[in-house]
Amino acid sequence: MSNHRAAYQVLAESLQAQGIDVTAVKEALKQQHIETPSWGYANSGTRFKAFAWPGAAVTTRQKLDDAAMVHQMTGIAPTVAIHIPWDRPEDGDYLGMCQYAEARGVRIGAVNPNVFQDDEYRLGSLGNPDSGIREQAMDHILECCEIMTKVKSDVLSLWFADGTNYAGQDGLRARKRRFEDGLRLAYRHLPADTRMLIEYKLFEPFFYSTDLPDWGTCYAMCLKLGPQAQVLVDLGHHAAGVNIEQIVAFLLDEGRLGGFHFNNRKYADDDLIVGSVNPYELFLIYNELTGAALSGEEPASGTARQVAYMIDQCHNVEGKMVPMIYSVLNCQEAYAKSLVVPRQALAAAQAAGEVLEAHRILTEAFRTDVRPLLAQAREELGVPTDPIAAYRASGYEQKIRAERGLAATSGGFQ
Ligand code: RM4
Ligand code: MN
Ligand code: MN
Repeated sequence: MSNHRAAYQVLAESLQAQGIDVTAVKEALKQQHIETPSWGYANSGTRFKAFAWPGAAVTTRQKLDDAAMVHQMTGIAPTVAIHIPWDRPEDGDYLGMCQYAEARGVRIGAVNPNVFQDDEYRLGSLGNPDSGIREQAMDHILECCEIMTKVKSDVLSLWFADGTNYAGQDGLRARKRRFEDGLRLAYRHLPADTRMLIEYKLFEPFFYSTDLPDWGTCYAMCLKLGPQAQVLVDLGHHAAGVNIEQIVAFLLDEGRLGGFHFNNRKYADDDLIVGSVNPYELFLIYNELTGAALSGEEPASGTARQVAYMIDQCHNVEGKMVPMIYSVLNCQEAYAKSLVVPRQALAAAQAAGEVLEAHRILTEAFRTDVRPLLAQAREELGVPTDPIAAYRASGYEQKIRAERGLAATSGGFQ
């Protein structure tokens, strides 16, 4: 499979003529790392209905098998995020789980506590007016800190479903202080050399107030906590029209961008394939990250290099494996386009106030067909040049359908 070669030569020459170091671009592409979520391999879906998909994973081992297959096809998805208790091993053997993953060529990534599904959390977790329930949530988060050590994870990824539905339901300042206290306690228990990433979400499941509704609130919390606390940007958690790349730029420049949850929103938290609706936005986000990483300006540069890139999607009608591979590839393509931005020329146009020339330089990079470059990078990485076609031809989908069948779903209105 080397039919991309001629196109690659033409592209490489044109990039080199613009001063782009193509070898460095390929090296960067080979180092890319996108984490996939264990829960994205299982049946899950909207609030109204979760459609069962034949072959969808049920056990954590099956989810790890699937993640390993995505990594085999792409070469850039070597870690898997876990959600506790969804991935709690029945025998409590986290070491065994870790070894199972490693034997398949993947590692455990972020540990995600779940403080939103127990009946006790009707009025929230860390923001709950009942101190006993706040303690229950804290115990679970501290358990997850211990799990991090067992599975060799360096990221605790926190998302809270907390908020209120009615004006007057609870004190807004009181809830803020409860969160501050809870996060401070969790921070103190964070294993050494690890990070706590705090996710915000505009609204849902509560609709009057959300305790951590935006990046600014999370940023303020992180400043109070310390350097191991950073903000996590989930692309699905913003209002329509929000300039996410500007949030990314601000947080990078302050050293507080910790990670991403990639997906695509048409309205909030849709969990669709990242880059499927607005690849230009994904490119602009990567452009900020790559620009910061290459700038050498601290803390932005070092922060950009540390960002945890994670997918947070639950596919409901389009299968499990193929959409996950697509998502990884869409991130790869957006990253590649950000790597071919001629940054010196862009900076010169910006400094000269040449508005549309600067815009043209950036959009030219976005319009560049980088597919031959990606095929070349994949070939050098030793993975299929066309991962989707290779997956379809691999027989894996037929195998899991035959072995696992159709699992029962949960969720939706019953
Ligand atoms: C939330 C949020 C969290 C994810 C849960 C399942 O909307 O994005 O990151 O863990 O969904
Ligand atoms: Mn998320
Ligand atoms: Mn979400």
